[in-house]
Amino acid sequence: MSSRRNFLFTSGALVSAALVSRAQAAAIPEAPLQSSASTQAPLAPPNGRPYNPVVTLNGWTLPWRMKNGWKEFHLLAEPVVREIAPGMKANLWGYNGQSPGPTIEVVEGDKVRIFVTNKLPEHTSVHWHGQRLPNGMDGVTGLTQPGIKPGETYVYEFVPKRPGTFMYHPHADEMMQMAMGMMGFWITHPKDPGQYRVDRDFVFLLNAYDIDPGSFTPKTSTMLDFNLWTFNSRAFPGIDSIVARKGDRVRIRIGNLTMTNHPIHLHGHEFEVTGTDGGWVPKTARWPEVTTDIAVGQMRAIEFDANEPGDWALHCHKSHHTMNAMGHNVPNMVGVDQREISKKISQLIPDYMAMGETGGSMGGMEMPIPDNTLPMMTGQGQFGSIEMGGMFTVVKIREGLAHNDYKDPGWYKHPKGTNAFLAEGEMPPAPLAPKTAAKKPAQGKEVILNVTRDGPMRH
Ligand SMILES: [Cu+2]
Repeated sequence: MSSRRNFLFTSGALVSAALVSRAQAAAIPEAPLQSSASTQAPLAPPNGRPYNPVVTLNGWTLPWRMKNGWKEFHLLAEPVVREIAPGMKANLWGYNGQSPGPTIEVVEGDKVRIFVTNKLPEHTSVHWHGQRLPNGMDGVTGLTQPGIKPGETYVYEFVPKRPGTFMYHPHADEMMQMAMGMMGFWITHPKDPGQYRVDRDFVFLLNAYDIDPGSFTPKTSTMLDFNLWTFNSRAFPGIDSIVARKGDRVRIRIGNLTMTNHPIHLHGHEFEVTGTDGGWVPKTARWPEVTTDIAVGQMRAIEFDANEPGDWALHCHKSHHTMNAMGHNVPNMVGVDQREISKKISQLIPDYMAMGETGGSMGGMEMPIPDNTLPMMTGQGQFGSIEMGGMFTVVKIREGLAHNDYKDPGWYKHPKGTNAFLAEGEMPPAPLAPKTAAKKPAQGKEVILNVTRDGPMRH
């Protein structure tokens, strides 16, 4: 293998991911593990070429070692227990203790070697989504390499050729392994750290699970009907806030490895899509948005100037994606008087509670739910329940934060007179319905064309 390495970058020789022998295994770098599901501080590069590290929302960056000019990483594919939000844990598959796996950060032109050890009960592989690399390093089981069997370690080696945002995930029993949470982010930083520079650079993946209320393990044969919608395998209110200093240029890179698209919407600011999986968008080709749709298998980098202090929502605009499990397939009961039927059902089920007569709001209700289940819509804000779950978080913009301060600053203190308030006293009259131009009535009949506040208009 060492001879193969030697000519890897000097000839056009065929290269592919390779199995590590037992003797070589002794020289494998350790695989760091992460036990926490909270956002870890950005990893300033301790060696190698300089770059501006990213912040992985509810995640972390994988440390590496330098060996003879190679940046060596070690991914462990393994079963993990991930806290989806306080009060709910899931049995997932992931890498190095968490799902998603750690973010891998490298610099354009680095010589990168990744050891992948399989501790799953079935074969796997790692596909480096979006990269230009030797075909044999692309990680497609059966097509470019054999599957990595349980207990085996494979090596991938390539030189990331272009700066940008990428993902990694298995290309082996994909439906099962992605539904179990096997995925991660890959950032290739530019050679010149001043290029594409922003003040804060956040990354997270969109993922989804189908976990029945009260259970721990995703149903992996689900094709579309998922019930837990997550940022980096966390559901609101388990998703950390995105913290920025007023005046910062903020980038958020979002990859979608669910089975549906997600229109991601930011409150209070316009942004531009500055990057896709295919690279950086030239300045002249960018346009302003407040929502960008991210299709399956896509990545979007958005950038904005954080110049409006406050607590701004960032969420998927599909409203069932800002809900947790339970409550699907419920009929719309708005306006239905359930008093009589409630009385009858209560005789059979003493705790029965009719729901939805005045709308679906349940954020403020304390309902008994099964263990290991998140409320459907929840999260307490400073004014009460936020009534959200799933793919929702808060971008907290504050004046005067330190450059490296990502701590949650608490709720925004609104300047006096800048909150919506309860109307009291004299109000303008409610407008009347507009009068419709009269049509010629049908012969011999009185036709009611419009109803106004003064009664039906008769013609
Ligand atoms: Cu969505």
